[in-house]
Amino acid sequence: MDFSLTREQELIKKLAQQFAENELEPVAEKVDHDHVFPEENFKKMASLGFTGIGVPSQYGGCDGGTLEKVIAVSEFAKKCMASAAILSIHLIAPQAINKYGNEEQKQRFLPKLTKGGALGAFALTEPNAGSDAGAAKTTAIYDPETDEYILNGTKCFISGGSRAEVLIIFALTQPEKGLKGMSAIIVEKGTLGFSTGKIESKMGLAGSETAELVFEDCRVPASNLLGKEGKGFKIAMEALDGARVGVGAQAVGVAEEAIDLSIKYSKERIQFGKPIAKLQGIQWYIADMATKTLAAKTLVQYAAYLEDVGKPFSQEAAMCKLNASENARFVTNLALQIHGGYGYMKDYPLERMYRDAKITEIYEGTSEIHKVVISRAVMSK
Ligand code: COS
Repeated sequence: MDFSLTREQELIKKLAQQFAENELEPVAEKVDHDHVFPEENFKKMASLGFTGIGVPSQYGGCDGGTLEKVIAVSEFAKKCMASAAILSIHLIAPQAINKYGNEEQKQRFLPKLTKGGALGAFALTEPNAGSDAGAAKTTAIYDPETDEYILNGTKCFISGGSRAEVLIIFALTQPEKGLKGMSAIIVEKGTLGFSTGKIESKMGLAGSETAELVFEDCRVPASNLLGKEGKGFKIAMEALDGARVGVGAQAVGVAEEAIDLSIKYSKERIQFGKPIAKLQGIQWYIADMATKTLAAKTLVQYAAYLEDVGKPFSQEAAMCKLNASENARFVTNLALQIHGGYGYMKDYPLERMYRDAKITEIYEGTSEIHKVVISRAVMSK
């Protein structure tokens, strides 16, 4: 068993670390305060190759796989969770097109989504289909006269939905079949009948825009069908498995940074005549935070390894996401506590990290849904 990173992975880690320190950290507070999507930083991510992780170089990607994504996303999350989420969620679209798309789709969409700097989005959730993703009602009815699908419906809580140029939409091509009639369809920004509605105002992750998508007789060429008709729910679930490892990586990154900040602060903060790091109460906090975070990181990397070698990993993806996200809340909470009143102030990044960490327990499947997935998997053996 070898836990060491390859030379290439070490290089990716270094590049991601430098990018996070030099480009993401300086604007993280402003991005959060002003609720702005960090457009410039996304373009820089693309020019450095991060937006093409997991996509072959022939389509503008930079190869690599899930472990490379985990490394980059975790480094980004240390300095700016919104940017880490933007990268992690963006990668769902190019990776899904690479996996399920035909050659024409790969050539048409992947170069834009990789080095071209176009943002991707993945739209499954609807107002009445959140955890119960199979209850989605958006339709995509085939029109044989024009060889198009006509989309009608509303998606909500879609990360990057208002900015994305290439979106994967899950819609019922055969509504009478329920989730077995769901298909994945690629929709481009600017398509007639597709508009964005409400932009959500959120507790955290303010730089990652979350939008409502509205489809009103939106016609899309039939050639935009991703994979086979009726296989949309499976594609969505498989894509979500990978996305959940990405959320695990975000959660690990923010926890690692919270620990580093807590160690630094506790060594500098003098109370009762000595640094608070000398107090056993603080030492035990740090010991718990470090132990649980290493365990979370190891599980995230294990799930990434399984995906990379092509083994089943749905259960481990759910486990790593459940564990890492609960740990991120636990660690950022204790880190804020260690910082005391300063931690609660916006002068320090802790309160932002605490707010940002919370979403990891909710998006790409709630903790409760992961317990459903895990219990079904382990109890069916
Ligand atoms: N990979 C491949 N296929 C999967 C799968 C996975 N991870 N999970 C389920 N499927 C398949 C099943 O095998 C089943 O196919 P068959 O009927 O051919 O056997 C089909 O999908 C339906 O699965 P299931 O019966 O488990 O569906 P449920 O309606 O019970 O829902 C959950 C499954 C709850 C796991 C799913 O709805 C879910 O993940 N919900 C959370 C959604 C989410 O994460 N949203 C985040 C936002 S995305 S914008």
